[in-house]
Amino acid sequence: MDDPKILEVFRRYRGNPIITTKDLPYGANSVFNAGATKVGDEIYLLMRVEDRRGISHLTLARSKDGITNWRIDERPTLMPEPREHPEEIWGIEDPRITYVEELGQWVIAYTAYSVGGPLVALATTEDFRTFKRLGPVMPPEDKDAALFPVRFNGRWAMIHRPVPGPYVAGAHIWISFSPDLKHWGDHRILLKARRGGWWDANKIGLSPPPLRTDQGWLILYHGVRTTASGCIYRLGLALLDLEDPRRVLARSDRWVFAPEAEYERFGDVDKVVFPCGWILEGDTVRLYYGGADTCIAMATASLKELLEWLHEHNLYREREQ
Ligand code: BMA
Repeated sequence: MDDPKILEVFRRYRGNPIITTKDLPYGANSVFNAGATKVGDEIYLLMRVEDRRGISHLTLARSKDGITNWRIDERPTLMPEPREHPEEIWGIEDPRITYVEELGQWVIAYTAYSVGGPLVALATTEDFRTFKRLGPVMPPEDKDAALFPVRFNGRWAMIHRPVPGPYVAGAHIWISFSPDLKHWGDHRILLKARRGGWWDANKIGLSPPPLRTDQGWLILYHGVRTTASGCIYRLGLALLDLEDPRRVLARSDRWVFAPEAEYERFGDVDKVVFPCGWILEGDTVRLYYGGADTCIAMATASLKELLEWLHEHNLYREREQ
């Protein structure tokens, strides 16, 4: 039986959505899927803004409380630069931000929409004013990538989601390693899309970057369910070993968050919740997510409760006991 608590682990902010195109200093079609990080005492959102040509760029919003009084850059903060970076010809999308203490920099993993399809690109920044592109690191089709903030046995690790050719079913979540952030290898499947009627059958992808907890790296991922009236994007949890993130310790059998509110159910793409960032403050997790590819919303959860919920609904529960 489904636990009625399932809908309460994440609590939506009552004033959602927190950012819409009306808040932008310039015209655009939509603003959604923002990466998030804390800089000093402010929360920064690097938002995906889609213009009226259908091409996306990234724009920075800053706020002290992470909910209201957003100060949004007057112009796009990071525009696609197809002349120098041809892979960005149809835009840049869905940034995931990782602060890497060792580098004293943020590393941004984003989708560059190339003529060959969407691919994973990386850029670094020290101030969210100037950005250094490391270029494409995974060929198409590949997206939903984020870097871990630390190295494992000297190597960087990144999660991403390649889409296979027409002969095999299932788009799974992968993990890969690199000595220098530029050259990636040792690719392997981390989490498999399930099959059949599951909420996360056929296609899954990482949502925000992995979150370090005492128990392991907490993963929030989306499952894309295909239905007769389109896709439904819902979210589930998993936990990876702290020392060896290739080891999956737990994975929820059910979704923890799903499109229910009006702004999540109706928009440019109906029934989508799509987080690219979360921030931990004490025990509170603030989740920033795109609603129906149209606006930005926020929900909060207690980290303790998230972990408890995951263990309670862990697919691999027998293994744990
Ligand atoms: C995914 C990405 C997201 C988008 C979602 C739903 O493939 O492109 O940016 O929010 O689809 O349209």
